[in-house]
Amino acid sequence: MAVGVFDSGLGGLTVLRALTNRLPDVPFVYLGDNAHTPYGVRDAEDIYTLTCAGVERLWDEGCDLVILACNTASAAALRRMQETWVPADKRVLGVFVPLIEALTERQWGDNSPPREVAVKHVALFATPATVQSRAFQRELAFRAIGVDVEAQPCAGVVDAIEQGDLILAEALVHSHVEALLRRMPRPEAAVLGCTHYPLMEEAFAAALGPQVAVFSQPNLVAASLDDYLRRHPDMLGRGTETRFLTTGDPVNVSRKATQFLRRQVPFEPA
Ligand code: DGN
Repeated sequence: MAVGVFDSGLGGLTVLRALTNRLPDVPFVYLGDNAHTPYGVRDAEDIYTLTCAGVERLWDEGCDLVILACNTASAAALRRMQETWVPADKRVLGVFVPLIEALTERQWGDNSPPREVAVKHVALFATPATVQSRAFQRELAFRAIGVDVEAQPCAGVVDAIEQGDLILAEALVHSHVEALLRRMPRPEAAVLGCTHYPLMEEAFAAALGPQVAVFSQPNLVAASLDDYLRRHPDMLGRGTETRFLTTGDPVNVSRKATQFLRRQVPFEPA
């Protein structure tokens, strides 16, 4: 049984890379919904419908455990899916919880009451849809974690990265960081709430300055999955290769993905 990894496009590959580094014996099936990317500018209902279709496709591949390696999909769809749609023998996990636990230094499965949080002012950088959803703030409130979040919708960054225009992406990162720092001059931590942004982590860190701790998702999600699989060995798959599926044109997506990750990523049609 492989673990499914779903993303609207290429961004989730940053998470998949960390997953395969941390868990080299676990087979994964990655599904990129490149035919409908970007999700960041779509409305919540549309994102929910597309995300459910992608997760069902991964269930068809035998992936009973699916990670939504996309903040936009996690923000718009995850809670609703978990509460109303996911059957008891399947699991769908998102990418917010590991971040929140890293910010608050709590572990998955740790039900202790919230401890004193080291950071009080958190800058969140994400797509316009994720920012608009306020899902990150909702998840913090749900856990009674009182931090002040200032969110910056980073229009254009995903598109620039997908087009391979890293100079434009870097310029946009700087202007989004400047805009946020005008509203929250001294955040102690910054959360990169989009799976594309780890590719721009250095630019975010440089623009924010050395006093701001930058939280990026891939390694945090990989550590959380490692922990989850230790506690749920029935969900653990072994023995097959990691595969890459796309709803888009496999030749075109493989070319872009290879440029994106700087290594060969052979996609098949979903
Ligand atoms: N990488 C996706 C995320 O984490 O939100 C956003 C990509 C998109 O579809 N805009």
